[in-house]
Order: sequence, then structure tokens, then C-alpha cells
Amino acid sequence: MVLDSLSSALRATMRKIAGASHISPELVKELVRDIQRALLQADVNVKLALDLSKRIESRALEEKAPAGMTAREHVVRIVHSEMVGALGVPRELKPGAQKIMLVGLYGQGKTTTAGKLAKWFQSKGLSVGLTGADVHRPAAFEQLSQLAAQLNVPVAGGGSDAVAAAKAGLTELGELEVQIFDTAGRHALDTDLIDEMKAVAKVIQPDEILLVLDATVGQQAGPQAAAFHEAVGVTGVVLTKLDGSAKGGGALSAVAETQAPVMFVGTGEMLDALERLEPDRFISRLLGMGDLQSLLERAEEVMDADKAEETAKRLLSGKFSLVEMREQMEALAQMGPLGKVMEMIPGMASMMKGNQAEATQEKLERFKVLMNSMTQQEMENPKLIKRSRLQRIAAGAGADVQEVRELLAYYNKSRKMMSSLGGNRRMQKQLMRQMERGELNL
Ligand SMILES: Nc1nc2c(ncn2[C@@H]2O[C@H](COP(=O)(O)OP(=O)(O)O)[C@@H](O)[C@H]2O)c(=O)[nH]1
Ligand SMILES: [Mg+2]
Repeated sequence: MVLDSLSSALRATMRKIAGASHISPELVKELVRDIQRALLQADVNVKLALDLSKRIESRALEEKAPAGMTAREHVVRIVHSEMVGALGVPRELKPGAQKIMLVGLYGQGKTTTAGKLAKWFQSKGLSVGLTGADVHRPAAFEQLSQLAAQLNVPVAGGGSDAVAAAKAGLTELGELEVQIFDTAGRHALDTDLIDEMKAVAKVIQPDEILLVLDATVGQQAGPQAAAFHEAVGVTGVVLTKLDGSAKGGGALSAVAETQAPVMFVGTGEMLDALERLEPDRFISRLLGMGDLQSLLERAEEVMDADKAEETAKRLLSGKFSLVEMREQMEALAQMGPLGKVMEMIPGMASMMKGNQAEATQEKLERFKVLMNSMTQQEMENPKLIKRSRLQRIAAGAGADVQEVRELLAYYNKSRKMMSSLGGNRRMQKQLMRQMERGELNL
């Protein structure tokens, strides 16, 4: 795994979420601090790290988990999606015929990447040719030729004139589906280099101009990407030497910030050490989402049993406020159409006539809206709801007072049913057993 230390710090943080019994604001703050620290240690720009962690914090505190997702899982998803977003919009090379020109400064990994890309396209079943247009370093053509021999792909170019080398590639290897052009670097992006890149690009007419950048420069990769883009218009970036570079996070995020898509990362000197950068999968691996998923699921089993028992105890002890009733309604809603749920409760099916279940379902939806305009105090102690409060609640939900009365009547009926169950020991036991088996979810 590339970005080892960033990954292990983030994984530890994510495990904290998965293992938490519940997500409190304090926990969210702690997680966000952990994430910030991990990002800063991986050389991610301070402002970016702060922005990112702030967004994670406010979403984790404010957004409600969608139905069917637990709060813990939801927070994990938020971290994941924000980090994917920070990697920018993904782009991939088309898997067909094309001309690719590689540009970049000295020693960034252009020639190595030319070989790696050749191998990558080869593995997709495409014919590949390599052209060496780096005429500044005597050994450059020799290096490319060796890679070509290793891969068993034809090579063209060399000599002392970059434009002539590019032309030779076009004529000699023009029949091949994928043509990769390796070019010369310089110590800096000077006018000499810009002129040469432009002249060579004019001849090649490449479909892609990929900038090869060494990730060990860290955040400096950002301005470099921007400058190359300004000079020749790069269509994508290959970030090399991400293996073992503590500054990889800085390079990756800084380039992503320039809007230039990072398409591949180099993860070693060998020809197969090239990975397509798919933000979604990349971040999943960085956070250890695979392991996390099973951790979350296991936690789920434990929590559910705990929660069911707690609810059952509370109900049977006679505590049944609107809070419990809403929980019950939500649990019912998650189980599917009410008619089906009712069939599962002994004695209930025969009590329901015709489309009564459907009507009830609609009613419950309305009740939820009404409850949303109640205060926590009113939810916990419905007795407080007197005339003036009735009016306020109705107005807040865009309903009339009659509907709120209906809700309270329904609540009173449910409460009586619950307390009569409370007095019936046999019924209690059966209820508990059904809950334990997950057959009944009050
Ligand atoms: N560890 C590691 N080394 C790399 C990677 N890519 C290139 N290199 C090494 O970086 C050095 C310069 O690479 P080269 O392709 O010659 O760079 P160029 O001058 O841009 O053509 C060589 O020693 C390569 O083996 C990579 O992804 N990881
Ligand atoms: Mg080279």
C-alpha cells in the first residue's frame, strides 16, 4: 500500500468510529482532529486539511443517517466521500488507439512510465510502440530501448533532433494502436523546454499529454502541474515514486487542487508498478474500507441486540412516550409495508380490514410530520400538550389541530395496549423471544 503512514493513521481513526457505541459530538470532534493530524503528517496543505476536516465535521454533526444506515456507517461514508472529492474528478485513458506524449522535468520518471504504460496497454490486448524523443541525454534512448526489449515492443526515435525523432516514431510505428512518446526534461520549466515540447507536440498531435511528476517533492507538485498545464496543456498527471514517500499525500492533494486529473500513480521501479488512480477505490483502500465493512457489520449485530433489549425493557416497564412511539413507528416502517408487518404479529391480521393497513401507513407518515414540530419535552411528556401547544404544533406542521388530536388519541391507545401487555407475563415473554429472534421489531 502506498502512503503507508497516512493509511495506518486513517485506518486507526476509522476503527474508532466502527467500534464506538454511539456517535457523540465529542467523538466526531476527536475523529476530525485525528484526520487533520494524519493529513498534515502526510504533507497535505494546511488549508486543504482544515477545509476537508471542517466539512467532515459539519456533515457528521448535522446530516442524519439515511434510512437503513447506522450513524457509524454514515460517518464512515462522509469521511470517504469528502476524501474522494478532494482527489478531484477522475479521468481515465480510453482503452483504444491513441497517441500519448509524456512530459516532465529531469528524473521524474518519464522513461520508466513510458515502459509501464506500454505494459499496461499491452495487458489490455493493444499493440504498442515506444518512441524516444529525448535527445538531450545520450543514455536516454538506450534506457527506453532496453525497456522496449523487455516488453517486446518496437522502438523508434533517438538521434539528435527531437522533432525528427518524433516524426520517425510516427512513420515507423504509425500502424500500432498505442504510440507512446518519451520526451526530454530539463532542470526547470524554462523557455527552452517549453519551445521543444510545443514543437514536438505540433508534430505528434497527441491525444493525451501526460505530465510525469515525482511525488517526493510534496506540495511543490501543485505549482509544477499548474505551470506545465499553462505551458502545454496537460490532459492528465502521472504521480511517480508514491511508494514510500511520506510526502505523497501532499503531492496528490496539491495536484488534485489544480484540477489536473491524477490518472496513474507509480509505486515502484518495476514495470508493473503502475496503478490507475480511481479516487473511490483508492480512498477505500486508504481507509481500509473492506475490513471496516465487516467490523461495522459485526458491531451492528451486537448493537441491535442491545438496542432491542433496551427498547423492550423500557416498553415493558411501562415507559411509553411519543419518543418510544416514534421509534416503534420507524422500526415498523423499515420492515416494509405495514400490512405485511401486521401479519407477523399474532392476532393483528384479523383485526385489520380491507385497505386499513394502507390508510394507517399514510396516517403514520402524517404523524411523523406532526411529531417533527414538537419539542423534545413534549415528545417525552405528551401530557404537556394542551390547547395552545396543539395550535403551535399544527401550525408548524402545516396541519390542523384535529390531526394533532388524532395523533394523541392514537398515542393513548398504543400506550394502553402497551401497558396491558406489561401486565401479561406470558405475552411479555413471547414478545421478548420474538424480539431476540428479530421476528418482531417494536
Ligand atoms: N521508487 C520508484 N522509483 C521510480 C518510479 N518511477 C521512476 N522511478 C525511478 O526514478 C528514476 C528516474 O526515472 P526516469 O524514468 O529515468 O526519469 P526521467 O528522467 O523523467 O525519464 C529511475 O531510477 C527510476 O527507476 C516509481 O514509481 N517509484
Ligand atoms: Mg528519461
